[in-house]
Amino acid sequence: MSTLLPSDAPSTVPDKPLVGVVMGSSSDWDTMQHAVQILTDFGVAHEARVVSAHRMPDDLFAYAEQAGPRGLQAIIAGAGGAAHLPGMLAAKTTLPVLGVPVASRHLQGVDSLHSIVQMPKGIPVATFAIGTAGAANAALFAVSLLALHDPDLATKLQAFRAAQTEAARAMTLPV
Ligand code: RP5
Repeated sequence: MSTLLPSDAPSTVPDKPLVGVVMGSSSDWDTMQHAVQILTDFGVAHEARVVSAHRMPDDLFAYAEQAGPRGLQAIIAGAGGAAHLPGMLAAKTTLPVLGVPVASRHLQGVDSLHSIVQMPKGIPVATFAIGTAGAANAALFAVSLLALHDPDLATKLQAFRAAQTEAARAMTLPV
């Protein structure tokens, strides 16, 4: 997988994570790896792990409670089906939680989307598109948040957008 970053983008990621990427199951990785790839490409320190809301509820609470003190600036949370992971994380931390609905087997992720987006008033979860586009965009949104206080990251984001624009302008059609 490649993104449209300039070739001099850093290839290493510093140790202390700024963004946590969590998911309800290893089966979500095919989707959530697209978030991790964006963060890697931008050189944003991150971590990725399984934190299941219904199979690891105590771990979920501990992760959310420790996220801020550990220095995380945002949490990207992906889950499918009755996708309560992002909402429960948001209930236990005031960090921004970016929710990614993972496509489910029977309802193709519409269930995941509704579960994540329909948070009651008072506990927000920023909700992205179902699937890989949502995962990538959640990571790009996290980059935008961090770029508010990181001029180098802001410059990379502008270069990413410019490269994307040039790629679109260079598109050709078969007619
Ligand atoms: C959710 O259940 C996970 O986020 C995953 O999308 C879904 C299915 O999990 P597995 O049965 O594949 O472990 O908790």
